[in-house]
Amino acid sequence: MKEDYIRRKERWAQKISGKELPTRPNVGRLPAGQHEVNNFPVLDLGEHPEIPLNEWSLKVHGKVENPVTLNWEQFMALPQFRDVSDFHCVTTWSQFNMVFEGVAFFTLADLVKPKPDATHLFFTAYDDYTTNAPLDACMDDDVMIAHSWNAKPLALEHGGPARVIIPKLYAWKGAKFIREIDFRSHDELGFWEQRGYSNTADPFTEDRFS
Ligand SMILES: Nc1nc2c(c(=O)[nH]1)N[C@H]1C(S)=C(S)[C@@H](COP(=O)(O)O)O[C@H]1N2
Ligand SMILES: [Mo]
Repeated sequence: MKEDYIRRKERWAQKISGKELPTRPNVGRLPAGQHEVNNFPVLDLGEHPEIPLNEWSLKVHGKVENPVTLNWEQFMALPQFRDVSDFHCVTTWSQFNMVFEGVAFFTLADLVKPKPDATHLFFTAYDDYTTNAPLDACMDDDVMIAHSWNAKPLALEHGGPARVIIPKLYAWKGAKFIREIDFRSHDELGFWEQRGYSNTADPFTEDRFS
């Protein structure tokens, strides 16, 4: 477990220092029950809250040593991270080679310093959407708070100004319009998890519904 974590953080360090171009294996890349698309469909509750950048903030708090509320300027001043990942939606589409740019989750974690009893994350968005994930699943070299896609500011319908990207989990675990990240010592189900979606959400085992 610990060794696996160190390897992930090492991969992130290589990526953020520009030493290694991200590579993805081509074999077995499309999970069972998925088909490939190239048009990045929009999926959400139908509400696209428009948050002017000067009113936007991201609150990161809970079981951490150093809770922060970042305004847009402070968020953008953090080390910038660009990565290429695959996107798997539970409604059976997958899109490969998504180029997202933002702040790596490792950077955020280094900033707020999770306490030893932090085990889960609870995400709340500006449209009041919620979702949850184990902290360990987010301490990975491909997890980020993204503000750009394909070198352009993230479109409102895709969750701009900023959204969470957790490539190894189904896309509903990535909150668009992110407003708040709460580090917790217990798990709490989010919007879809309360409505029958899997809490673990692993695309590669077709872990769709609970
Ligand atoms: N805030 C918010 N985030 C959300 C959702 C939502 O309704 N509101 N929908 C989730 C679901 S179910 C999916 S599949 C992805 C879709 O992201 P996309 O619209 O950019 O493709 O966003 C996830 N994040
Ligand atoms: Mo979804």
